[in-house]
Amino acid sequence: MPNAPGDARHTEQIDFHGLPALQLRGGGGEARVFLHGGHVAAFRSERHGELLWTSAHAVYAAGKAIRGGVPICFPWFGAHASRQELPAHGFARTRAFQFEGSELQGDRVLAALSLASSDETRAFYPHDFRARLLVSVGTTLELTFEVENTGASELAYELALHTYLRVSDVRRVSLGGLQGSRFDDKVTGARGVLEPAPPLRFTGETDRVYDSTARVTLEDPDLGRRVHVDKAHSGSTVVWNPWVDKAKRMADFGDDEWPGMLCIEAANAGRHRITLSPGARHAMSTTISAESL
Ligand code: TA6
Repeated sequence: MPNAPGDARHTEQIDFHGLPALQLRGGGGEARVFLHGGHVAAFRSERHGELLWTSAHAVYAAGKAIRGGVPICFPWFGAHASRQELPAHGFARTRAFQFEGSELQGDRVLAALSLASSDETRAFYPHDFRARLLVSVGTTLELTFEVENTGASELAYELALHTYLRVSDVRRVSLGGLQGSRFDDKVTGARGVLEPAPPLRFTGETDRVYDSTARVTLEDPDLGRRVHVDKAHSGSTVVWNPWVDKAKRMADFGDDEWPGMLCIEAANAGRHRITLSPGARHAMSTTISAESL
């Protein structure tokens, strides 16, 4: 596990939009990770360009989640089950992570960031935990979020690596991989809907939580690329585009930005929440890769 600051050739500690961040340069790709929220905000493939989307209206400030990249939704997904006053998607994405170190592994650079429970987190979530984000950068981007129960009682959590992919135009892309799985539709309220056979296309606000462990493939002919979202130990896949009206209601999301993004999120939400006994650990991963069409 990386525990040294890392060599300047592959790891540069920078200040970006006033926040400390890491610029990670692996073979064939480069990523920017903020310590704020452990937030991967960019991943650029040398061959296929920038694969992640971030809003031009994103706010880079303590207490605010950056709009775009890969926000970490932990220890709950969506609204808190019983305390509506708590922030949506948990607190991890607005907490300061610690940079543990980075190292080269072959031609990939691996960086480790950590987040531990504190009096502040226990006020939201009465458990002791240690979480670690591993960011592996090469021709692909691999993110692993590991949680250890460091307390004396069982804990349960939800998790989403809320990946915002950059697309040419969401009205001109299609998704494969979810056909035959079932989803809960957060727009219509329908539950257990069967995804039909044809590739999924987008004609309006889409906010779905699928029961799926499968690879999701985004076909983007206008960008001449296919983007794959693979995952490990994730039972939920979330697909989201806010479309016109919801985009207008978000201050940190440009009214005209919605066509350029699509969220495909590796998650463990709802019935896929993770339960850990004292001392137990669980790690969920997502890998973003691309190929030319
Ligand atoms: O992952 C989809 C979703 O749960 C949507 O319902 C929408 O709320 C989105 O997350 C963004 O949430 P945020 O709290 O970051 O504005």
